Amino acid sequence: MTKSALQVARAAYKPKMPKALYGNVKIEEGAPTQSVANQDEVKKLFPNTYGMPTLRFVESSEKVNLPAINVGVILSGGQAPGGHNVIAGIFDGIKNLNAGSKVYGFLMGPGGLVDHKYQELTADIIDEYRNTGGFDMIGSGRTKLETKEQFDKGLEILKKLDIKALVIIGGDDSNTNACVLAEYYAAINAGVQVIGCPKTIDGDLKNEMIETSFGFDTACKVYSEVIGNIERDCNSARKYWHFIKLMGRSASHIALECALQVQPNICLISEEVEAKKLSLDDIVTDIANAVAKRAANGNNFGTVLIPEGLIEFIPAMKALIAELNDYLAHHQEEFNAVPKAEQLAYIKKNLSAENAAVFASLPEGVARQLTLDRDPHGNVQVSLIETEKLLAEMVGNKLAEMKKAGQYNGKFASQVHFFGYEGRCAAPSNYDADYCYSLGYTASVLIGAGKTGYMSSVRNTTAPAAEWVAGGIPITMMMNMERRHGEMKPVIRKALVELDGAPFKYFAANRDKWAVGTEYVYPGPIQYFGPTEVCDQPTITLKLEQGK
Ligand code: FBP
Repeated sequence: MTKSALQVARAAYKPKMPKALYGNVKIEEGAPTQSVANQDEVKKLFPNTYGMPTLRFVESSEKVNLPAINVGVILSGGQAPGGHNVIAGIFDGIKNLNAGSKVYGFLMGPGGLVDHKYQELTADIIDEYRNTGGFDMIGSGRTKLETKEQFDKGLEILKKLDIKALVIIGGDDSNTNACVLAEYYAAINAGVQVIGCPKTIDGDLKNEMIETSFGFDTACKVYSEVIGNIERDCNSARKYWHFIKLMGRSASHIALECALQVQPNICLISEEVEAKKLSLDDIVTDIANAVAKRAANGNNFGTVLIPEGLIEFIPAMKALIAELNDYLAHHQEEFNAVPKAEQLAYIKKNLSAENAAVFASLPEGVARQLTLDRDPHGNVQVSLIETEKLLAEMVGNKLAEMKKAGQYNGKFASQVHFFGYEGRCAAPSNYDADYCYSLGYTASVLIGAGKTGYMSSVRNTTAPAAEWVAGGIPITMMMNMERRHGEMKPVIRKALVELDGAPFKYFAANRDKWAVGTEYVYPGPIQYFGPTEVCDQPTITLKLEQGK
């Protein structure tokens, strides 16, 4: 296979780790833990894995001899830069415990465990993928591991391969399922430990003990590079407003981090839209006013960042989507029988007056997307809604009205972009390469110590890697009860952007200046070799969160 010069050079990179992981490790136990909320309910559901202490690794002079162990790994959900390094860290870690240990990868996500599709990951395979992006070493998938049948089916293959520990590398839902699996295997004395690792570019799996999910750093840097390039283009041509949607599902962490890196004219934050109960018209009016202000200074160009989940956070849209989901769940066949030309009118007629008015205000394309694209659970797939087009079009219409009223006298032309897949499989930044390898190595230490129901944790990551703190956090500690598909379930609490958190406050304090001025910052591409202040910077979000 032909490799790029960077790939060849990058293969030789030795990820940096916390000092405690280089030699023998001693585990220090913290106090017993509680779940973040609903303690009684969560405790009842996890009698074997609730209340365990946090764990912190420290250097030790004592060498422990452990028997060889077989470990299984699963990559779950969307790709995130650094996943291969987690697996490399696990591999090197368990070989360090005992050279006879083996790693098996389950193929194409959790489904591989249930369907018994696996591959032994030998040193040759691992070496091929060190410091590379993507999940292609074993593939990933979105099968949810949640039923007893799946757990039992999985146990058959784990027993057959003599696998004593399973590492699930995933987001909040996958780690919730890892915790349920850990509890189940502990309850039936299956002899299989389950360890989780925090993955997702969305950055919404974090809490006091998990500083960030891996992949967020690299993905944001890739998007910021490209947005910076667009900003420079728009500042050169001075004729376009660029509407840029960014992945991130519900949370706006990616949009916020990119805004902190590139200082755009406007960045919408879904969590703020919800808190202020803004309507679509409020958002459009705000953007149009900013466009008019810049136009008054002769600047008919700008950049607008839009988080992927925005639409769901606009209260009126949320209500409309909920009614549509409900209505179509019961009238899908009737709707399908309506001729295409009459479908929008049919929907309008059958909605409550308030939602019908919101529906009628949408551009036709978006209105259609809301009626057509539904997932297997009957929900609108909001990520498919082209919010960037919707806003560009509605701002254009609003400016035309303002022009008629003599409130605007500029030129408005827009370009739209959606960045998501461009960053999910990028070669991990040094931060993610180091962080992921350390998370994997940490998982191997947890396995060696016989732990289950823990998530790998590596903290203090704004300091040099040697000072990072590795350990394990009981997954039950991150849980609360939430309504899912009409039932109360224990789940890891998703971390949305906090409006009283330092990253948002910094953004809010500067955004008016950025809106009127042209204060773009051009981060440029990720650098893998060179001075540490260029190559080893964590995200601005993390630095601000840690008061740096
Ligand atoms: P995960 O939470 O699984 O890491 O998903 C990340 C993500 O990239 C989201 O930002 C995005 O909404 C989603 O995956 C898209 O997934 P898919 O490509 O499977 O449609």
